[in-house]
Amino acid sequence: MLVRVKKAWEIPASEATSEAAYWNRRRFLRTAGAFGLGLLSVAPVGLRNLRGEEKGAEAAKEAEKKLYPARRNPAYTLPRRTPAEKLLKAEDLLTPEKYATNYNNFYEFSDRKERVALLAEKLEPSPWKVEVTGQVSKPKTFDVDDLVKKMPLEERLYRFRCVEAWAMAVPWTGFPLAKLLDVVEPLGSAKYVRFVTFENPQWGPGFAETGYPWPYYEGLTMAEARNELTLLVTGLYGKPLPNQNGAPIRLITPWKYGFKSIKSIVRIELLQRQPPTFWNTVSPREYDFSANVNPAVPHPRWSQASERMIDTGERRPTLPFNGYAEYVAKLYG
Ligand SMILES: Nc1nc2c(c(=O)[nH]1)N[C@H]1C(S)=C(S)[C@@H](COP(=O)(O)O)O[C@H]1N2
Ligand SMILES: [Mo]
Repeated sequence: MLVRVKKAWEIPASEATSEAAYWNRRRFLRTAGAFGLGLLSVAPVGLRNLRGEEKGAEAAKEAEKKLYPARRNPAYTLPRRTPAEKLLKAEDLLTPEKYATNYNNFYEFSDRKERVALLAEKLEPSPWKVEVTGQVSKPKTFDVDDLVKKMPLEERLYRFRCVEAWAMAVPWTGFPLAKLLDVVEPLGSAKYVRFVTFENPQWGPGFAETGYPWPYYEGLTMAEARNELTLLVTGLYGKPLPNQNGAPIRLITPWKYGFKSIKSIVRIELLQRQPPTFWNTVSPREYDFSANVNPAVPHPRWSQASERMIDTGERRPTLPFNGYAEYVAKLYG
């Protein structure tokens, strides 16, 4: 049977999965998964006798939960575009969580945005290592469960704009990428930062189903990487980052299109030369390394003059740098 999955914006609010039902489904899937594993590996000694490795992962998950919600940094509030918006509280401008977590671009799993959340249940976000290498004095491999305890986690409200002209406004939790770069001490020769996602065909059917040059990769200039807006994100809506949004750690650069904000990072390389980027390699007609949100530069197939909010369907004019010119215009002057 062919079931046409409704696009998120076609689902009236009354029909959309309630938050509670959504989390219950996730819990059910997790429990079902653990039960299956228990039968296979520890059937003779009983289900409660988890292997040490599993116990470690459970403990890490519990410790992680205590970090959220992180303190909100009031310095970063959503850019407002109209007098009416200026009267609203930031909370009233946020995209409801169920939209941000059920309408995702994550091609390792699927090119169907509505399917990513379910398929991404396979991703195992802990334990997770991120290697930071290249033009640095102190290359280091970080364990993310460890990293989130050491870094100053904060919540920030940011607008987010995909190149496909949809947009949302969400509370991310994370820390400035600059803080991680400080730990590894970049050399003067480091001019660019390259990021790489995991590659595991057992987690994501997208690896085998497409001929894309996996793993996904993106890059920033050193100045972009050190900009105060640039975050490494580990949480969303006051909770650990859901798999479909790039668990356990992803990049966010709110003045750039969403493709720049690479998910589920395993490697960060500091380089002397500008690296190629994933989508621009797949199709040279796509925006290149340096593209920023800009209403005046259309995509080869559509205009960028306006954007559609994924929850309400509201059409809004696109702002240069997605409304963040005061922070970043100086990088391009
Ligand atoms: N590894 C990886 N990162 C990725 C993508 C992807 O397909 N794979 N898609 C990008 C695109 S095009 C967008 S719009 C955002 C979507 O992030 P969200 O699902 O959290 O909204 O992730 C970006 N990061
Ligand atoms: Mo995107």
